[in-house]
Amino acid sequence: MTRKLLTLACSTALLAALAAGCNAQDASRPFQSTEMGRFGEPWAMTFLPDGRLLVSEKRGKLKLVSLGDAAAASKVGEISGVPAVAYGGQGGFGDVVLHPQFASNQQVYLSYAEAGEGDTRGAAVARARLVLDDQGNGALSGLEVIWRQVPKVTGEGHYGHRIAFGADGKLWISSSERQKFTPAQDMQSNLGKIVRLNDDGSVPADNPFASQGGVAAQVWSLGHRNILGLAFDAQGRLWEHEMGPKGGDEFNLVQRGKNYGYPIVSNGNHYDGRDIPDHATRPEFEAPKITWNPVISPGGLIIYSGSAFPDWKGNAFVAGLSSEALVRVQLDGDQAREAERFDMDERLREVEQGPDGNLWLLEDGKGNAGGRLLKLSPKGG
Ligand SMILES: [Ca+2]
Ligand SMILES: [Ca+2]
Repeated sequence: MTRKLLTLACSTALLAALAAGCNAQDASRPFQSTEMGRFGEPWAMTFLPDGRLLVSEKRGKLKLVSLGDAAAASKVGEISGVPAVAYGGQGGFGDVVLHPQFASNQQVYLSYAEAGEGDTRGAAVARARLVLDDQGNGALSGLEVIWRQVPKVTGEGHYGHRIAFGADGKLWISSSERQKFTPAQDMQSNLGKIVRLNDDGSVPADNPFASQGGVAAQVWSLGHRNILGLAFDAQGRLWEHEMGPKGGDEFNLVQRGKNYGYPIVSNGNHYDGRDIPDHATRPEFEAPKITWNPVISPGGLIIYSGSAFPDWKGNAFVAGLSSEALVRVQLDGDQAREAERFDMDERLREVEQGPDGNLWLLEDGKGNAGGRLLKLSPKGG
């Protein structure tokens, strides 16, 4: 959104809010936003049990952040031993998450775009032990690739590669369709799928398509496009958002063995103008709980469980790229609806909940200025 539009949108806000910069510190908002650091094309973050923060940067760096009370007081170190990434387009370093038993095994899981034969690429997930020194830096030890997209294809888009652990200790990976459309329906490929693995990358015997063998055995759900958000709620339901084609961004409840219909159906249509039949025409495919048109370009997802914002417990938060907004989604059992949208005036890549219950954002940070790490804390808190 342009400054001009913002000024217009803010013209009815309080004078004090205008003086403070309106969009970032709007008086009607329950939070204040504080810059806590700045990174080069940050993609993901996760908090360590000691309150420090790991931040991945798309070009292939993993940063360790010791947070101060403001950006100038935060110290940024580096984790060595990260895998080589295929940087370009939407590809590079991706997600970073901790094993559920991280405190005892120090295992971290990383996703990234990996170069293949010729001009091909594909998402990969590796795990390694995180070894921290007392200088604010660290290293990855025993790095092991445990999963890959099959097949590797040309192009630099739609890797997906978000990672989440379930309460059952299983590892879930969003594997987007690499802008190749039909692999999302092809069980000889794991593109356009959500996969479920054991924490060592082996395939659980109780997966829905286990009897088919091959990569089909990894698949939990299919018919997906570009999934950049994957998170469990407190009741154990798995939610995802995916970037749809034109006018077809989706928020989905992920269910065992279900087919979400892409590219056969979508409530949006192809960017070149070709029609895609809507979900209502093919009820055998699972329909989204929310369709966004115009799109919001959902980049990252959490389900909030903290107490800093008690009214928001159990709500989903979506980091919006093209929408430049933090979107609050109210979950009610197996239903979902957008409840609120906070304009943040920058493309948002990632949202996380801190150990303090505050909301943390990473801006996409294209360009020289970098992407800011923002802490959203209760006003007056
Ligand atoms: Ca994260
Ligand atoms: Ca359509």
